[in-house]
Amino acid sequence: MNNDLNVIVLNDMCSYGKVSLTINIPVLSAFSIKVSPLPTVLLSNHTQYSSFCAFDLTDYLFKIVEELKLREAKFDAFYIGWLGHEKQVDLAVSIIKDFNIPLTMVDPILGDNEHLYTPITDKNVENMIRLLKHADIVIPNTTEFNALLSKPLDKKPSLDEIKNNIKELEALGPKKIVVTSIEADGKVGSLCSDNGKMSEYLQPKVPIHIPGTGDAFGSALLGYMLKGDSLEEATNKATCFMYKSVKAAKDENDDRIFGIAIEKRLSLL
Ligand code: PXL
Repeated sequence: MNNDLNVIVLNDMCSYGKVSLTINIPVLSAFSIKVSPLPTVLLSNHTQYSSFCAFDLTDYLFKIVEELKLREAKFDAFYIGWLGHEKQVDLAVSIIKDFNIPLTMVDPILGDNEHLYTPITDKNVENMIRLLKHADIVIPNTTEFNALLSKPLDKKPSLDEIKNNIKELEALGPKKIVVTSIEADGKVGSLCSDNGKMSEYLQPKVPIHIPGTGDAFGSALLGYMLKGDSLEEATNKATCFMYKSVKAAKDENDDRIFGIAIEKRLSLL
């Protein structure tokens, strides 16, 4: 087992509010995995606050990646989340090829709770779809699942609807799919499809919304997989981690707008 793992993460960086890179880095670090962050967009705060400012870093990223090539940097996996300019799709595809990365996971960060995030447009959805051709694993929540398949966003898909449509998502590229935020029998969890073999992992519903949970789930999922778990085992463990983390956030009355204070929850991994 390689115990000196390095993951390159292409995701946004928010100064205030816990999402994206400020979640990816502590969670992957808790697995003793090194992180090479490539910030796509620099934001004052996440987009669920009433306002934010954002600065696209595309031009810098191309230069940074050229230097990483000179370093002959080695990566065991690629985690892709929030993308800015459409050129970042081309950059991501070239990184997979140029660094010969064996495992690419895409968290298609587009929306949640039956809405796209404020700055997300149809163009961003198209960009994600273009990227999916190059991904091994995709981990949409139910809103993103609908968006990627051009289905109406205003209705959360049932577990059966997701199962019936999973092949459509597979046709976009990745053969390993984990759909998060599924609900069935009053419980919440994840549906895992590994080359069409489906399994679901449900936990009691904790009735609060808190940003950053998708980022924590994805980071934990990749951490468990890189440490040797199958997609199914990793999905089960990451789903349990999120249930315990969100329950603790509710019990301890954490700030629900700021996002999941994941540093306090790493011992639950
Ligand atoms: O957690 C998803 C996410 C990522 N990045 C930004 C966000 C959000 C959710 O609100 O605003 C900038």
